[in-house]
Amino acid sequence: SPRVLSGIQPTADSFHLGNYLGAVRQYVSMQEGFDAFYCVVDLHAITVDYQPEDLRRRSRIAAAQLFAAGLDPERSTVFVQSHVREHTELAWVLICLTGMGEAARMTQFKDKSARYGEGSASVGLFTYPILQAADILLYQADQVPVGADQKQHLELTRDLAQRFNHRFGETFTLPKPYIVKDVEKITDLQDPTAKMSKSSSSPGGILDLLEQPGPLRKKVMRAVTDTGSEVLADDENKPGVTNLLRIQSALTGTPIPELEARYAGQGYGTFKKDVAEAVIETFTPIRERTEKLLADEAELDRMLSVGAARARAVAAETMAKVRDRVGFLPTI
Ligand code: AQP
Repeated sequence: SPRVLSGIQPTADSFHLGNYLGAVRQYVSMQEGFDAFYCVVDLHAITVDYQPEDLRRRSRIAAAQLFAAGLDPERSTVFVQSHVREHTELAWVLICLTGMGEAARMTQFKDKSARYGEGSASVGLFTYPILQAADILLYQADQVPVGADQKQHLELTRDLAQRFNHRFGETFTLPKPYIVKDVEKITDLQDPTAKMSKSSSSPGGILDLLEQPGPLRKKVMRAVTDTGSEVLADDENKPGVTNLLRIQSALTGTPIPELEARYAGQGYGTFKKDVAEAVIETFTPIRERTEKLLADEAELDRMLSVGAARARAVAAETMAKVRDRVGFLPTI
């Protein structure tokens, strides 16, 4: 069966609604019909400032949330990126195939490096998309479920795969991004033109998967809406209401026109209350399962070591081919 791979960073104490709708929910549904690989990308997480204790805690929280959201360890290979050494090994080979100018065009680097002083962002942050290409190509993934912000990185991945195949012979599958249009960019509740983001959203702008119902409700009720009082989807003039409509539609499976009809003439209040309830209903069981999984660290670590062993077997096979094709001597 075709293969799916995706990764998520352990850079916060919880995933947020954007991560969940844009990515994690697809991870879960794609277990059906795909040979699925999902990793907690801790190597990516060290490209920005961090504390080792935070990384350790967040890596376990991230893994627990993936299982809690519905990844079945029997069906999906869930693992931690640093447990499979081939990721860094292949990244080096791909780094040597990437032009400086090509890497310098990546807009996420431009955004994220802007937080640091001129020239102070790490070289790791610069090469981040190439490590991501290695993650994907190692597993010969056909599909990569991601949010819209990852489109450019997926294009680079395809370019690198093609370049390698052309130069060294057919080796890598060309992966396709799997992006669900209506949830490809969930926006910040306080700034409905910006992406909801772990690192740049204010606390009021972000809905954390592990948050309690009280704060979740409060944040949705205080979400920036727009002038007027009609609940209508209109990206240009009503980005705030449109974001809430997309969220409500994705969480309840109700088409947006049906929601528009339901709230016609009722103003924003009732609508927001229902959005809040839909968020709470989705998040609460995931939070409870996450807490349970985190209460037994030894068992969680064991699940991750099972995933790592399965991932390593696939990664080693690809890497053996790569080593030979690029001209490295065999070890005997
Ligand atoms: N707002 C979003 N809407 C839809 N999808 C989103 N994703 C992130 N934000 C949204 C998708 O979630 C997956 C995992 O993201 P990540 O943790 O690897 O990194 P990210 O894209 O950098 O997420 P954040 O929250 O914005 O983190 P920071 O602030 O650290 O950069 C990806 O598939 C992503 O597209």
